[in-house]
Amino acid sequence: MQKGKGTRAVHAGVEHCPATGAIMTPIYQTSTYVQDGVGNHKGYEYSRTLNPTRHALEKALAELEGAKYGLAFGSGLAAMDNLMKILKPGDEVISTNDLYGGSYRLFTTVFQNYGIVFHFVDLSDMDAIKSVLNENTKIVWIETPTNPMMQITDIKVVAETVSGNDVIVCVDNTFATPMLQQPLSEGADLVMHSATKYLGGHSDVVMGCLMLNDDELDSKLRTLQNSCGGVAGPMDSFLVLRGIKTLHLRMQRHCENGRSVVDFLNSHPMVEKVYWPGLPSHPGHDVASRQMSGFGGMISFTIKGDNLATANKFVESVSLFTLAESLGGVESLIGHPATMTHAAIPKDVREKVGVTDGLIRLSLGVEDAEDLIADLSKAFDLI
Ligand code: P1T
Repeated sequence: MQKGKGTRAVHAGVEHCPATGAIMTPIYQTSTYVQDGVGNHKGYEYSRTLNPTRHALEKALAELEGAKYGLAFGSGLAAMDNLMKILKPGDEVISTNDLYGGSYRLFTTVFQNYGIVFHFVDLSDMDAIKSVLNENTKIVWIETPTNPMMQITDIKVVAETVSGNDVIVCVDNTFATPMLQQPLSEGADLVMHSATKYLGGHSDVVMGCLMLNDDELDSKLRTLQNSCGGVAGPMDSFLVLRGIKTLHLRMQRHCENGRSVVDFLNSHPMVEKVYWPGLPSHPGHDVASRQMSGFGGMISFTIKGDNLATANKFVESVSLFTLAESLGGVESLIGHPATMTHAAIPKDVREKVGVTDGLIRLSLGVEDAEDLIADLSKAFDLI
């Protein structure tokens, strides 16, 4: 029987050091390994290929997502880059029309130049998917909830829609984490994370990962990982191994804080619109209620008037929240997607999905909800 998610978070990938009994996986800060004779080694030859700390993390990541394989990279985008390199010119990707700005930039300014064709569509509309699906389609790229509009995609329905077309269904599970959403059990073939966010959880590491079950695809990805070299280092691997031990506890608190702050924002007279899948009025609420076991701690909202000047004044008026890129750490962050995380997306493209100049994004940390609300309340008074 598979153990509970919390138990897996604490124990996944842990093998006590056989030499010393150290309970924590050591940081094997080494580039290479002694060989007793030609081809006679202990499974590790060179740290780009494999390193024991990264190896422990890769096993832990796989276990968390209920996957057979895990691969860790130097950033979320490096993980995506590795995946996209399985494609060849003429291949096509169907992607969500709202996604992290850096993912959009990777697709449109890097891989488009290599002859890969990208279609950005509303993934809740199966007709939209069918209208671009063809024999060249190789990947469907789902981000759910999306960054920053919190759109929800029904993974199972998309997987069923493209089944039989030899398409790899990939889910960027960064916002939900394996604690709230298990894409592989919904029919996805591959899960990706920016481990920089909730998996690391402490804003002290940049990392990405891929988790999957297919032997052949894993072998391709591992060959690319070794050939291209964008691997996670041992120190960073240790930090994420440590981070995921408390992932279940942190996600529980992020979700609780999400609910409390949304209730506050929803009842504030200066707030125009709140985007959070836990709201019954959210268009993806029913799917999220089935597909996720919690709604998370990411919230986007607009202030009445929805303009840059007011948004700017607001983000400068908070003091407990920190104005910064990134998300998923123990401390609460506030961001302005249009000029920060999503600045790489042309204004007309981002505005179509709601990333307006007035949109504000919150990453709720694990502080006390009353303090977070007091900080936001003060900022509303100041603007
Ligand atoms: O930053 P990096 O570890 O390379 O991960 C990229 C990435 C991929 N997918 C999602 C959903 C993300 O949110 C990110 C990174 N996002 C931010 C830095 C941000 O502030 O939104």
